[in-house]
Amino acid sequence: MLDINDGIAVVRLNRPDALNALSFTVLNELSDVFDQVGHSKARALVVTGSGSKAFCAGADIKELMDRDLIAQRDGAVLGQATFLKLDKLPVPSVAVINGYAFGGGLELAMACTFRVAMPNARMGLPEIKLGLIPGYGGTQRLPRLVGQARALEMVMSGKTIDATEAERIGLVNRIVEGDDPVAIGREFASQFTGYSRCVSLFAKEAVQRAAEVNLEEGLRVEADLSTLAYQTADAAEGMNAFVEKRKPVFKDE
Ligand code: DAK
Repeated sequence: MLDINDGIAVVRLNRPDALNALSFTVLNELSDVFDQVGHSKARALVVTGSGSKAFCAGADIKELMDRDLIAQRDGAVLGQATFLKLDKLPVPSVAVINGYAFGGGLELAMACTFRVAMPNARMGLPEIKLGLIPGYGGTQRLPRLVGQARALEMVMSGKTIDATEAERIGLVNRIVEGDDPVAIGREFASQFTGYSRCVSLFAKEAVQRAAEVNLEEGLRVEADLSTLAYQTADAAEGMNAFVEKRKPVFKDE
């Protein structure tokens, strides 16, 4: 499921016959994989689905049936914790949505730092049609990405949106052309991998905190993290390189 090459980790869901549906086994595997990525030297992560039809069609509906409430709640906590691990990775992640991203599949994509959509992407949180609501973070991350009104519409109607609409409402960063989701993801991720790893992490952390705290608290976080960035050897190198009119050599320190 995990491949790390040229500093970029690639996770590819691999259940194409079930449209890459998230069984509990897959969720546990993802949890391990995100730990491995966090401890590796990878500078970015690409997440995508195998097969030509789906990024991920959501939680495995067949497996969700006939479970008692404690098991269901444990399942929700497992999915949430797994996706939080992805959200909080020290490196940026990009979901390449290559087909359907429904329910837990869209929740997985929303836990990535960035999302890009191939033209055949179709997205939605259709849980309401099953008599359910999202359980892996969708009700919390969708409004943070697209605003409450659009999130309520998607969650309460269960409607599907295409790549153009997803780009219009800011659910995906952009629509990407090409046949190979891994190559697309690597190219998108490569715009972030040439900088200081620790400074990039401060940048990610500062922007992500904006969605969680009030302005005053957020400004304090920014003052602290920008001062930490200033103290790195990479900041000295970056500023020296500018003055000396040369390319900086960052060492992640
Ligand atoms: N789960 C299990 N199997 C799935 C699946 C899914 N989510 N989606 C597709 N499959 C399987 C199909 O059953 C079929 O398998 P076979 O019948 O061939 O064995 C195979 O994948 C191909 O699917 P289709 O034949 O349906 O393919 P089509 O191209 O005709 O249709 C489709 C594609 C994506 C429109 C359709 O498959 C579809 O509507 N799939 C379901 C999408 C969906 O509703 N996703 C959201 C699932 S709910 C929780 C609370 C809530 C949740 C989780 C946890 N806790 C409290 C723990 C909810 C989370 C969800 O994600």
